[in-house]
Amino acid sequence: LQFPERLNCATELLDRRVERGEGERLCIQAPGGVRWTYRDLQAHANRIARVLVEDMGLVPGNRVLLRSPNNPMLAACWFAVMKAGGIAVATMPLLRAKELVHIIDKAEISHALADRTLADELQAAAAQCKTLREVRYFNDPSPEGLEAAMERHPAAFDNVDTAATDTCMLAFTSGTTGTPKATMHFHRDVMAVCACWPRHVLRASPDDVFIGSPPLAFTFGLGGLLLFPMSIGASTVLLEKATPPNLVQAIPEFRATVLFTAPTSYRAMAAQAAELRIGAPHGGSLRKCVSAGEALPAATRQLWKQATGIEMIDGIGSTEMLHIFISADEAHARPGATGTVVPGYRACVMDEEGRPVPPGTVGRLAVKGPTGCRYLADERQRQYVKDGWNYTGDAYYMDEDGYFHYQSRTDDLIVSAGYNIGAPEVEDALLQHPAVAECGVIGVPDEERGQIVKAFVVLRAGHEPSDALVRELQDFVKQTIAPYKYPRAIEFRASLPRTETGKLQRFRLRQEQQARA
Ligand code: 3UK
Repeated sequence: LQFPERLNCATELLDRRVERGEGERLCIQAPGGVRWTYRDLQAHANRIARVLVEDMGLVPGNRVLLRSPNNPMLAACWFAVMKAGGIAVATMPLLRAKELVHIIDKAEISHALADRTLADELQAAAAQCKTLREVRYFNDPSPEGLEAAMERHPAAFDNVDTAATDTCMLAFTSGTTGTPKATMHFHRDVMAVCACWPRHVLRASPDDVFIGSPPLAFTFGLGGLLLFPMSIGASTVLLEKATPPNLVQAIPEFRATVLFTAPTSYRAMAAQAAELRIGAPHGGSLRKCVSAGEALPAATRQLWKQATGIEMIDGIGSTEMLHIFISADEAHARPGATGTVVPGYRACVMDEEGRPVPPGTVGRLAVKGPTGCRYLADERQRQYVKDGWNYTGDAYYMDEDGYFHYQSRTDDLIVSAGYNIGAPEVEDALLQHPAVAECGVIGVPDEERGQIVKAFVVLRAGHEPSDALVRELQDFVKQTIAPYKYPRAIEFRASLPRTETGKLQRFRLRQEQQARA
């Protein structure tokens, strides 16, 4: 991949499309009949860039906090920051003042653009932060709102001439395993991810309509629901509340064709998806379904295939790498494997000393490619990147055909009586039982075995907890995978702790367990 020395990703993804005479193509849709063409998005972004530079005093390199549910104005603000040469720091909508303070301080944020509906926590945070000087709210009809300021400016803006290696965004990790870390990405990185996984694996067309749940503040959502459709001139549907029932209804409504969400959301949508016949093989609009964020259980892949007729595209990505680096398209999917390395990247399974292990051996996943981890002022950089290899913290093995098989997070591996057991494998087995809706598996301390496997199970409607059901689930796992992996303890619960991005928080289950012990 070659990029010119001067590169601005907003110019490439947005302005060039209008210059090429494709400004009238549909770009963004939202509930309530909102339909923006590429030219509309450009006009909004240009006006916001004017407000940032001329009213709010932004200079290139300033960091701009973005806070909003997924909607067209958030997309316009993101491009405005790129155009003005700023650095976008998009934040998850559910964050509280305390978490915002940490981000504002750590990223030395000077400006903020936020949706009016999420003003409260930001106002509370702003009062405690010294670096934050200028805040404007959008989707706000008042005379002080961003829209009123936009009206006072023309819809033209000369994009700042940025270097390909200028930082354009700071993405915070979701903190599944600890405090959120900020990762830096360049204008070049944004273009690089558009040229890799979407081009080689997703292979969508300009007529596709993208839809999904991940927030644009999560790089899975930023790529899947904004950058990738725009890089091919397709359109995207931005939903503020993409709960499984909302999402499954929005798909036929917008005749959406490409879906991005997490495994737990696919499980929650399956029954209704079948009823509404949303899959193209059943006469609906949907033709491609992408799963990322956590391991895709073979049982979920099968459930979705039955519900829609669609073979899912699994892919592992990370905030540090910006997007997906191991994946398989629908024709090459293998149940139980994430896929093969995405063209442009290299992947290798390593031992503790950083030496490649032979096929079939479990080790640490390491990847290398056009994007990579750059933590902002964080000593963990040396743990993530060694010899140019990025260590994602995942335990994998590669088979003889180059398919990568996920085992667990390296710190989630359960060691019981000398056996290594990956929690996701046990979860996958449990999910194949008709009574199980959701489950989470951890290792709990045990005098005799070191650790034992414990499962937390959420039952489907119509099933009741009982000792008999515990034994039935245990027997079921013993018959599905190696018997020594069966959960010696099972606890029924109403729900499981998850991040805003749909990731199971096994560390929380472990903490609860410790607190009780
Ligand atoms: C886990 C997966 C198995 C894995 C992400 C796509 O999830 C994303 O970024 P995060 O920084 O987390 C990264 C970690 O999540 N994971 C993600 N996808 C899979 N495990 N199978 C998968 N398909 O532990 C990884 O290290 O929140 C995903 C695109 C962009 C992203 N940021």
